[in-house]
Amino acid sequence: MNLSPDIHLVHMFSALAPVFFFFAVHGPLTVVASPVAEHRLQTHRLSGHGSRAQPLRGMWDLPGLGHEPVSPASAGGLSTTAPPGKPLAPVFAGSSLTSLPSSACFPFVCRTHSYHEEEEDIDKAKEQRKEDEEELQLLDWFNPHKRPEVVTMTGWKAPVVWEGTYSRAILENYYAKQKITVGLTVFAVGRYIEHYLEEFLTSANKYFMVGHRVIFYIMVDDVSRMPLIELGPLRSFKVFEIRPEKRWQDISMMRMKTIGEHIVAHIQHEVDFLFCMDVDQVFQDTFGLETLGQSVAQLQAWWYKADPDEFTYERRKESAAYIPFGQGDFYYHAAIFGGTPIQVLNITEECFRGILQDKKNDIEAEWHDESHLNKYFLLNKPTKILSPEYCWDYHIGLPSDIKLVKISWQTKEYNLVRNNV
Ligand code: UD2
Repeated sequence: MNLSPDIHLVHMFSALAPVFFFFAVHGPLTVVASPVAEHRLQTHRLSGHGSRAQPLRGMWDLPGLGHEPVSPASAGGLSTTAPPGKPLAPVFAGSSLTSLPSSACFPFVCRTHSYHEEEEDIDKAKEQRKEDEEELQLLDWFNPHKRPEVVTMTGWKAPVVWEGTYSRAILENYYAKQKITVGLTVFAVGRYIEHYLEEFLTSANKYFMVGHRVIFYIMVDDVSRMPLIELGPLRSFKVFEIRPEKRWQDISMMRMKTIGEHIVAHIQHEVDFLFCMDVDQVFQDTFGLETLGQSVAQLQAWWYKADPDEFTYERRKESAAYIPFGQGDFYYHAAIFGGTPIQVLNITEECFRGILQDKKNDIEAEWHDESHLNKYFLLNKPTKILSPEYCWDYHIGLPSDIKLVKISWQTKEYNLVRNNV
């Protein structure tokens, strides 16, 4: 795995092996892939599920706007050992010795097959291949009629996933054969580290893609303040130190650039699906396979029933995020979006392009990255939408539409956590 000079891998912790690696580098680095990554690189992929077969191209070469990544050292220094009294290595739980798969082949254990047995073996292999290659159809696991009181299908035939509309058992059975890995990026800069990160990660560890391989990509501006987290089986995480922007608006928007860089440099080789989430929220219940898709958008809890003309889209023509009245499908929430790595790269690339264009034109969209994300999904329809049950704000109350909250917003305490309000 080659990391670009821009990417500074600070920690890589794997719950699969009680080992951690520590890097602080300048310039290109060749890293021995983690057991997870190694496994992923060898795994046969089905078409349309994951995109790592085609390495993604480099981008973000947009000079002169003051947003170039800086090395951890020049951004304020990075020590390669724990500062006094600050543990650097989180404790791991759930580590287990991996046993050999039943299909493991030992070349020195041979027996001769009869002609008949050979034919049977070939038939079985063919059968297995056919089974593996059969794509699950939407209506195999999704029933839009189960929730007639809410919108469960978009005009472009994408499912809107509400509690009760999906069969997780069918999905589990399907994905069990594919051994997927799901990534999750989260950013905590400044006081967001102490305020939110631990609860976010602890709850994600418990509820995010349980039973499947997960890699948490954690971006912080000070690795020494990383909370101590115990991870369950199949979970690993990588921590990266990023440069803190001065304004919270820029911290929020620059996530688009950073996520894109990490997808290009390594995430594309490591996961089949990727989610990107805000840190100021807590998992309350299983966030499972039903959420996976090529490009996934989240309905914003406050707006899911409103008319598009009421949405807080960017309405100024001068902004790249501009959406005129009379247009728009839904108001999407930037706190959660995802998809395959190539789709998420496209999302982040396009949003960041819009953000840079606005900077050049001295305009900032009303809801920052969220405005650009809404513009993106207007032009590039998501293939799956998550109901507000997946990101609920209890300040709204609990209407009967909301059957099971999977993630809830933390109370917004901007005066406590932001540098500028
Ligand atoms: C809303 C959206 C958010 C984004 C933002 C842009 C919600 C729940 N989220 O968030 O997705 O579109 O509006 O206006 O409505 N962060 C830091 N440190 C900071 C500032 C931000 O780590 O000092 C990160 C952190 O991961 C945070 C995210 O950026 O969750 C978004 O910032 P926010 O949560 O303060 O913004 P908020 O709640 O208005």
